[in-house]
Amino acid sequence: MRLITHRDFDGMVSAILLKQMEQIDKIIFTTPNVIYRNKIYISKHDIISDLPYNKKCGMWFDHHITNKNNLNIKGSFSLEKSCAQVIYNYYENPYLDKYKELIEATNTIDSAEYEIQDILDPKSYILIAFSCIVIENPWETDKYLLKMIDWLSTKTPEEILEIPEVKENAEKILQDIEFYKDIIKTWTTIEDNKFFVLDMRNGKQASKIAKFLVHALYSTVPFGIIIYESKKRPDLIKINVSYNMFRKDINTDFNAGEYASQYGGGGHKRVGVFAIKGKERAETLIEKTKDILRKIKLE
Ligand SMILES: [Mn+2]
Repeated sequence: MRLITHRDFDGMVSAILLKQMEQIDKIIFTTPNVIYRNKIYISKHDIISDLPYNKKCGMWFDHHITNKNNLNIKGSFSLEKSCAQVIYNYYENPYLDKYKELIEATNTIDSAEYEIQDILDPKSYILIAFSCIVIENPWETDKYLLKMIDWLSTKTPEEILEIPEVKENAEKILQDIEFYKDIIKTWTTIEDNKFFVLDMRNGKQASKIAKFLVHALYSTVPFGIIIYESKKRPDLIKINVSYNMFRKDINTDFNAGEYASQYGGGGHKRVGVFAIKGKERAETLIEKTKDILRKIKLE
């Protein structure tokens, strides 16, 4: 069987578990869009994990609410915090118990249920997960993730972080954290203690970690807007609007994903992202988004 899995930490841990339970000869990493758009050949000899369903596949595992369906499919779907947890529950095999700690960490990482310290000073599995996002090129990422599957299957997190390649990537992310901690403060404005606006345009290419860091640095501010240029399409300006990831206590009628979908974007209740072409139009929509946040009533 081939395994087609998500090119992220959860997709990789899903692969580790499925490799123990099924005969898997090849692992392919990809993104949800590739499955949606039918850009990959799929047959009944394929297992899909942490990605949308395709009717040609032999088995499917997922946990994303937007991919839910009521078909009778071999495999499993449930609204767990990670696809790895769905797979663990499905097999109920004591052989997988040695991965319990790894699955716990995957739940935290995939649902972004971090503690502030996990972002400011990541350690163990979280630092390993962050070490995977410093690589920009998808082919390089795939090579790294394939090696990581073997490392995570056989080594402790401490041992993995001693591997030169991992150590280098982990140090890069720790340096990024130090660098962005200061610079984010100069790029961010806070309005009425209600929302932050982090404008990363004209900045140096913003590291993915910066988008987490701003939440940790302003962890009490209920909402946030992050503005940045698209890496692939410099003519696009991306607007990310969200609840603060550290204010799980706040829940209002505002649905960030639905809001973003009005402009061709998407997401879920607490985070939405959309892209706008043209500086003027982006400016208008940034102001509109601020207005929407201003009007939200907090208890
Ligand atoms: Mn996932």
